[in-house]
This record gives sequence, C-alpha cells and structure tokens, in this order.
Amino acid sequence: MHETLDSLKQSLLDLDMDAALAHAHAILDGAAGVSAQDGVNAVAEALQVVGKRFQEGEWFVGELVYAGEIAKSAMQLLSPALAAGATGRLGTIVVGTVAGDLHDLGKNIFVGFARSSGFEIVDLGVNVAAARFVDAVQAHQPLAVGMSCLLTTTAGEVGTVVEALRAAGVRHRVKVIIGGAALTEQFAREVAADAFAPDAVTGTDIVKGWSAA
Ligand code: B1M
Repeated sequence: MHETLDSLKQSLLDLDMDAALAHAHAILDGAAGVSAQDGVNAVAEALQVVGKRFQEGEWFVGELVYAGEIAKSAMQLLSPALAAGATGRLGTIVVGTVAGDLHDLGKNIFVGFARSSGFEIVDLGVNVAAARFVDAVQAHQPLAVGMSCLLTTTAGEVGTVVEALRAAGVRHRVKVIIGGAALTEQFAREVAADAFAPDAVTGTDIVKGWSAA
C-alpha cells in the first residue's frame, strides 16, 4: 500500500484525528499522488480492523465511536472529490439507512459513487422510517430506492420498507437495492428486493444497468 494511504489507515487505528485529517488533505492536494477514491478505500479498510477489535473485546464503544468520528471527518473531506462531474442524467435514487441504524459511512460511499456516475441522489440520512422512504418515492419518482443496514437487529426494517412501498402502491414503479454488512444476496431474495450490493461500486453498476434498460 502507498505510504500516505498506510499512514491514513494507521492514524485512524491510533485514534489520531489530526493525523488522519492531515493525510486526507495531502491526498486532496495531490501531494500524495493517490486518488480520493484510494483514500476512501483506506478508511474503509481501517474500519474493518476497528470492527474486529470491537468484536474481539480489544476495543469498547468509546473507541468505536471515536474511530467512527475520525472516519466520518476524513470521508467528508474526501467525498466532494469523488462527486466531481455529477450530472444527475441517469435518474434519481432515494437512499437511506434503515430505522434504528445510525451507520452511514458505507451509505455515504455509495452516494458518492452513484452521484459521480451521473445519478441524482435524494439522501434521507440515517434512522429512516419506512414512511419516509415511501414519501420520498412519491415526491421524487426515483428510478431506485437504496437501503443500507449494518445491524442484524435492524435487518427486518428492510423488508418493512419493501412492504410499505407495496402497500402504498409504488413498489412496481421503483427498483430496490440493498447493501451493508448485515445483509446478503439471500436476504435480498427473502424480502423481495431487486438486488443486493456487496460494495458501492457493484451497487452503482447495478443501478446503471437498470437506468440503461
Ligand atoms: Co457499529 N457495529 N455499532 N458503529 N460499527 C458494526 C456494524 C459491527 C459489525 C461491529 C462488530 O461488532 N464487529 C456491529 C454490528 C453487529 C451486528 O449487528 N451483527 C456494530 C454494533 C454492535 C454497534 C452498536 C450496537 C455498538 C453499541 O453501541 N454497543 C452501535 C449501534 C448504533 C446504531 O446504529 N443504532 C454501533 C455504533 C457505531 C458507531 C456510531 C460508533 C460507528 C458508525 C459511525 C457512522 O457510520 N457514522 C460504528 C462503526 C464505525 C462500526 C464498524 C466498525 C464499521 C462500519 C463501517 O462504516 N464500515 C462496524 C464493523 C464492520 O462493519 N466490520 C460496526 C465501513 C463501510 C465502508 O462499510 O458500511 O459495510 P459498510 O459499506 C460497504 C458495503 O457494505 C456497501 O458499500 C460499502 C463499501 O463499498 N454498502 C452498500 C453499504 N451500504 C450500501 C448501500 C448500497 C450499496 C452498497 O445501496 C443502497
């Protein structure tokens, strides 16, 4: 891995906000010779290690929260560079993290990719109730609805949203794509979503395919 990317990753694992932001700035300035996308990937890799440390009891909620803050700040710096060239010409995607779930870093990466690929994004944020997804579909007439979910305890919400879209009579008008560590391809089939995306690039490619159809 490139030295700056390695340092960015390490600063997150050292819980050093200042160093992480300095490395993110170096990437943006072009001084490091790596892309904003590489920087985002390095942050995501560091978060995998954070998750492992938390799961194995090496780190507690305090560290998890602060690592999340550092990751969010670094991604906020890097994301505008991903969105350069956004046009909205491929159609609209309504995106949100499901009710009860506050994780948004993966969703934000998907938003960055999809926007820079030419989609208009209506980002509903985190902890989004099914009724808000339905309202947004009625208001914006999107091509697709994207849901992110990282907690096994909130996975059921994904099915609740699909069902709410059906009950409101708008399910046939939109494609549904889901992603996040708590979900799988099999789960997507069970809740009658149209697709599961293991990562943001694949997710964007899937919606591009729908846009072209
Ligand atoms: Co939490 N957390 N967390 N957390 N957290 C996990 C998810 C966990 C797996 C950690 C662990 O135990 N190993 C675990 C869930 C266990 C489970 O349910 N099976 C967990 C837990 C337990 C919790 C709390 C309950 C902890 C507590 O309070 N006791 C709590 C819940 C709060 C809540 O949501 N109600 C909590 C809180 C937090 C923070 C707020 C501190 C912070 C989030 C900060 C934020 O998002 N703003 C946080 C973090 C950082 C994590 C880990 C470490 C990293 C998540 C992340 O951002 N990954 C995570 C461990 C892990 O995932 N290994 C963990 C990087 C991100 C790029 O990946 O989101 O998967 P991901 O996105 C990927 C793909 O999944 C995909 O594209 C992205 C990359 O290309 N993708 C999509 C995602 N959404 C998509 C949507 C699409 C397409 C693709 O289309 C619409």
